[in-house]
Amino acid sequence: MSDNDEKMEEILETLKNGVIEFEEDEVIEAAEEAVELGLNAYKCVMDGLAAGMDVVGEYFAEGEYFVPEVLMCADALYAGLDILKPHIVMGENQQIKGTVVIGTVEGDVHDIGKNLVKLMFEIAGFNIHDLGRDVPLDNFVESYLEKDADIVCLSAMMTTTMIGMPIVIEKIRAKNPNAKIMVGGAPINPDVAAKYGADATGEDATNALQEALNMIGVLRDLSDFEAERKAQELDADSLMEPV
Ligand code: B12
Repeated sequence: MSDNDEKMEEILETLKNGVIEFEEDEVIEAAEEAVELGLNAYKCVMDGLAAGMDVVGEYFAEGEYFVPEVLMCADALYAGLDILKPHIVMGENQQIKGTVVIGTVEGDVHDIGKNLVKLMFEIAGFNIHDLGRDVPLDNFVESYLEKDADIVCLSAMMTTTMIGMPIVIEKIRAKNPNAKIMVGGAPINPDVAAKYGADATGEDATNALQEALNMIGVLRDLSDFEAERKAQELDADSLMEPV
């Protein structure tokens, strides 16, 4: 293991434990050190900060942590994210890839996962319109139309709020049957996504981005196909024109 690898392991551990133990100052210090050393900022977010939040989730489920502790953990996570975010690079290809509307559905204030998905999309070069959390269902439809979005992303973390997703999907599809919609969050799996009529899901932010890139590919193919069909129609029309 090189010195850098060892340092990376140490920093990941500090970031993870800093989130779990809501030690915001330690998280800030470790994040700053990672930046100074030029370590992989994306890995620090996913394998450090987000990994810590996973453990917090277990503590919450076991009744070891309650809402106040979880909120302090989230504060520590965001403090690290603020420092690391500007240092995440995704390769050279930074041109705008498409427009995404994202938000956490009505009744649900969980936004940490949604914000990580948003972060991935941003650094990959998508135009993002973040509606925030606890978003009234109709706002997704309005924003989809207003922004002429390529993809709509819905996040939900509770079984009581995920049921808003198929309602949004149905309303958007009524406007455009070909609209591309992704759903995600802890209670969502591929079966639920398919049942709700979504085009895709992703178990984490990296998968979400991959799925989005696949969908953008499909969209481009569809518009190429449309353009080709229109060109053929024009050709046919000109052939039928009287001379
Ligand atoms: C943090 C947290 C909170 C924080 C939220 C802070 C915030 N700003 O987000 C606070 C303390 C406010 C909170 C409140 C509550 N919570 Co809470 N909370 C959690 C906890 C511990 C962690 C969630 C989290 O941030 N995980 C870390 C992130 C990184 O992971 P993630 O969200 O899953 O996101 C990833 C993927 O899911 C995916 N993803 C997410 N969104 C999307 C979208 C798309 C399109 C795609 C493709 C992918 C994708 O990518 C993300 C990044 O990798 C979970 C436990 C758990 N195990 O999930 C409970 C949990 C979600 N909470 C729960 C509950 C019950 C509540 C409360 C009702 C508690 C209460 N008694 O008041 C309230 C609800 C308030 C409300 N109306 O929403 C339950 C839900 C149970 C259920 N099945 O419905 C859980 C599961 C805990 C439990 N085991 O009981 N909570």
